[in-house]
Amino acid sequence: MQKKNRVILALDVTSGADAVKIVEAVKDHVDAVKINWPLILAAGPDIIRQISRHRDVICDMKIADIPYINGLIVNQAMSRGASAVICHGFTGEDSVKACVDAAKGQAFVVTEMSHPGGKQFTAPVADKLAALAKGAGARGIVAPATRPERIADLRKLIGDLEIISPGVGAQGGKATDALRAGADYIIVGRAIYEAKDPKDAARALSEEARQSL
Ligand code: O7M
Repeated sequence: MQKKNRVILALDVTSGADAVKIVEAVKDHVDAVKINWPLILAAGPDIIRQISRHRDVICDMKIADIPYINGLIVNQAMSRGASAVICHGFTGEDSVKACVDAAKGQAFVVTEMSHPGGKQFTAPVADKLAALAKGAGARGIVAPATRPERIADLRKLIGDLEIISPGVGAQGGKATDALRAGADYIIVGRAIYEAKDPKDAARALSEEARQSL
């Protein structure tokens, strides 16, 4: 994925036609499109291929199973044109490694989650999850824009692995804070696809990102 706009669109809409329309409108202002279960279930897995014609697709199925099943899931996503996948780390090193291997290194591991409940179970083990991601050869981690100080902490642990950071906009996080704390990309959903003009919203975020660096 190019590192130009520093914005990843979280395309959590539930219509394939709307999804493609939004991607066509915003594609010059985002570096990748992250898709999650709502869109995959609504539109079917071929939506991965359709969107990949416009932008790199990160398949965010937050994979969390035994290694064998993780490998099968990642193979299904990659064979449809995904550029990267997202998995959980609490399943352990072998399960994460299965994702990393099947994705040829293009896997991101969730650490501390961005919502209030993320403090309950993920925050106390986030440092360990980040270290696990690094040890398993992942491309990067997912860390919360809602707690930029945690992005800074995790950055120190993972060196030059990438950080992609959700929680900007609807969840209250700020693009500038997340990027200055060490995120490589912000992940933004509702603040773009629910905006009156998604293209303008994406452009404004990518401009803010550029100015924050
Ligand atoms: O900008 P939003 O709040 O509309 O959407 C946020 C997106 O980021 C949505 O797709 C979530 O699944 C995702 N996300 C979080 O909001 N918090 C997390 O801790 C982790 C993710 C995520 O992307 O995990 C890979």
